[in-house]
Amino acid sequence: MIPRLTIEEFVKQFLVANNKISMNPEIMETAMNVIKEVRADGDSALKKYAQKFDAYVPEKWEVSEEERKHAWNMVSPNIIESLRKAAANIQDFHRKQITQSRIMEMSEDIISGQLFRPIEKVGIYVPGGTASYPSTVLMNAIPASIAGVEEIIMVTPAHSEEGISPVLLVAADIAGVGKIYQIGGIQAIAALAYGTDTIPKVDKIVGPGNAYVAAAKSIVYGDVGIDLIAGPSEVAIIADENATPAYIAADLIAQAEHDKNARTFLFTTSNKLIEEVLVELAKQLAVLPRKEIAAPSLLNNSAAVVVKNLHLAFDLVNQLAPEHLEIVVQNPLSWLGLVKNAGSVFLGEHTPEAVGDYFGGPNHVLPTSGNARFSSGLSVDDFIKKTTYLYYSEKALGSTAEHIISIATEEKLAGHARAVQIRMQNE
Ligand code: HSO
Ligand code: ZN
Repeated sequence: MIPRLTIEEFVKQFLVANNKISMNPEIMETAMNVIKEVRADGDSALKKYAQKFDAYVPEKWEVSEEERKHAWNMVSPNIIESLRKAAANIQDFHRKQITQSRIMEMSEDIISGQLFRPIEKVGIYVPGGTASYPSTVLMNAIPASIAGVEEIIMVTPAHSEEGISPVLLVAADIAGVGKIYQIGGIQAIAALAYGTDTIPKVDKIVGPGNAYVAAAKSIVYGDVGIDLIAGPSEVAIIADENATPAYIAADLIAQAEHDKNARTFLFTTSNKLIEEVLVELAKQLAVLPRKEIAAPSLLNNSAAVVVKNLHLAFDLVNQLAPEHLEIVVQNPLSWLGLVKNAGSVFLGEHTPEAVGDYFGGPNHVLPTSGNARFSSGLSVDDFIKKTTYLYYSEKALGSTAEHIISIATEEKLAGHARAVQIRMQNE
């Protein structure tokens, strides 16, 4: 059950402790070796490692058009409708993130600006197994598609002849995914980063994965772009005495059921609320299918903390920089201005994080482990490159030459100075 901590204990355990997402050296070494082999041997290395890690090698890597069409018959119309509605909300929200190329200066003698261009090819990694979520397909592919990415390629492991879960294939169609390959793990990341005979090389890889996938992404970074390396999922809830204990407990559990390492936090001005939340947690956990996962997360990686006032709660949350923040107090919007560090915020009693996980519009790929101090959730911007440009007329160069030459000379870069001087001599 969620431990009650004093502020000092919370600070010591969760703020002072180094929570950097550190890579396990053995996993890094494994990833390094597999990547090397895929680079050298291409498809044959993919087969070898699919056999070794997934114990299954599909007859062909690419999912055919017929298989994708057939998937639509395997998924219930209700789910299709829900996914379509969610996709429409996510599209609306992300469409408003589009920014246009812009001109910074435009005169007769000087023109400057930025060209915004989509990344051409993007690979989306979708985990297999129990963490295989259609919502994640939507959250990764929709912003890419809105940014104008030409080729969105999806990879996800198959573990048997049954292939990839049909609902993932349907979500991929709804979100605008191009080709889909049934391959996962380190070998999939290596294939996307360097290309093989069958799997195309991409310019950026996004999407969550296990520790091996995270290690592989960190190794290939530089040869290819990556999104963020996500740690265990987190929620922090700030609640006042008016909050409904059953709702708070349900939201803590919703996060805890993701992973034994998921972290959940409750900051409240009310001792009574904590008492009642504890009772509710016990009740709700007892009937939770994933209680074997949620219970250890609540017990080992979570805390309930009483604070004197809500300002203090916001101060602690800003230091924690959680992935998700729920503000469950009277007039929640009036507190939004106090948020400095958080991946995504959910306001009021009727906005559980689950609304955002699936449906509301904002992205659910968010910075964890305090990374919200310096980074943001996935957005259209992650799929856009910004190229600057500059035009100087002869007159503009003439009137600024002395300053450029002076800085070049200070930096002892005579060639740079000459590139300007040489043009002055022609006058
Ligand atoms: N809460 C997760 C996203 C998710 N939840 C997917 C359900 N499915 C990390 O933000
Ligand atoms: Zn979730």
